[in-house]
Amino acid sequence: MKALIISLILVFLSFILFSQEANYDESEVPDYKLPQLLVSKSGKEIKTKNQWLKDRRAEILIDFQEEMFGRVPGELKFSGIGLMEENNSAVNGKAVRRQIRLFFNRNEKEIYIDVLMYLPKTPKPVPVFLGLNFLGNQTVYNDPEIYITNSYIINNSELGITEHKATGQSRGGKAYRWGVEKLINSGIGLVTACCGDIDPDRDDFIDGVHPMFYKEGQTEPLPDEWGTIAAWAWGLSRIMDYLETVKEVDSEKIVVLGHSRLGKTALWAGAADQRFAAVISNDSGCGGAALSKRAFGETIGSINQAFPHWFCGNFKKYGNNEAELPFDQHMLIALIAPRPVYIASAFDDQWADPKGEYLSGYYATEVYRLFGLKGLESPDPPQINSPIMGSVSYHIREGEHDLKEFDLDQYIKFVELFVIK
Ligand code: GTR
Repeated sequence: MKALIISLILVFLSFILFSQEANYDESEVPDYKLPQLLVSKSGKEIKTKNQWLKDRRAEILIDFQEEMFGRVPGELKFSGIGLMEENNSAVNGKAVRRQIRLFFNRNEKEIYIDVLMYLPKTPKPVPVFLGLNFLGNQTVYNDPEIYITNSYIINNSELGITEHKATGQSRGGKAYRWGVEKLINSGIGLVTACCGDIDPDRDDFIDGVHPMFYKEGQTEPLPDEWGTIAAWAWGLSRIMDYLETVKEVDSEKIVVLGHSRLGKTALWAGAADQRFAAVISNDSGCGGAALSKRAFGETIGSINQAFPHWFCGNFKKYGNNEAELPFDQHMLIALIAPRPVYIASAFDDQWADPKGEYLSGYYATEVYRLFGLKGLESPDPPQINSPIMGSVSYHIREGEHDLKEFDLDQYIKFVELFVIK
């Protein structure tokens, strides 16, 4: 009886805590103190890029690994590659389309990642955009030859996705986000895979890559081990392993990008794996580019409640307790330095805290300065639809939470300026 009463009280208390309305009022943002980027844990001031790389970067990376995204518990490379399909005159004859299956085996389990590539036909190895998609490769371009994913995906009634399964109705349904023809015409390739191939986006750890690492009797990752976002980022690194073997791809010019939860994923992939040449975060919000300590719009408490599987177990302790966080998202951006990073927001996407997304880039800029690079120099965000281009780039676009043509146009320009050069 006593236990029942205690658990009822706990349920009631967590309801009160987590059902707090989101704050959208700048004057209600709590006073917060961001941990310093340029002072190491032992109190040493970081004055040079070498000190940053040697003394500071690694300790920040470990904090994000252990307290937020979760550690990858072991090594696993692809065990085989299957060429599923290839066509040398895709996109009106301008590109090669290739569909590849990467196999992973361990613990008597197998997963595979289906990778779709469009590579412009040029004599030189090409730069590529690499990003995961939400709903299957068939959604990224209206091309009847793309295999329809079998993976568990989130429902989308507009694209006829019910029961978490894609059908032909979803073909090309998100083509506007990827601009395949525009990329090909700019000499940039596209490489993508469905996030559900790596780990289905649902609150369990019984499928996808996680169980492949379980010790006997284990049913979920340990508190400091990977959640779903870290698993997706791991998948991006495995696709990178593969791209390093593709002769038409310039593996020094692979730009990782993503929208929303997959924008959080792109940031973490780019922070953890320095092979990515640049990172683009589109409307990544809480757990992505937005500063957590501002608690504006979506908070750690609300994200952990709605998506308990995205981050590691240890991250739960910071819900409604942002002051205790030993880091904030400006440090995630700084981990990418000196590689260029683009942070984008949308004005109607206040849930993602556009100002907090800008500020993390602004505060991270001091690390870029150690490398002699420029980023976001003003504490005030720019006007709507007025991109700032630098090693840390930013724009806030009018309109809703999405990746629109305006966003993609800026990303192409950014990559031309800072990656292709
Ligand atoms: C929302 C979530 C955001 C964002 C978004 C998305 O429901 O609160 O953090 O990731 O989903 O991925 O579309």
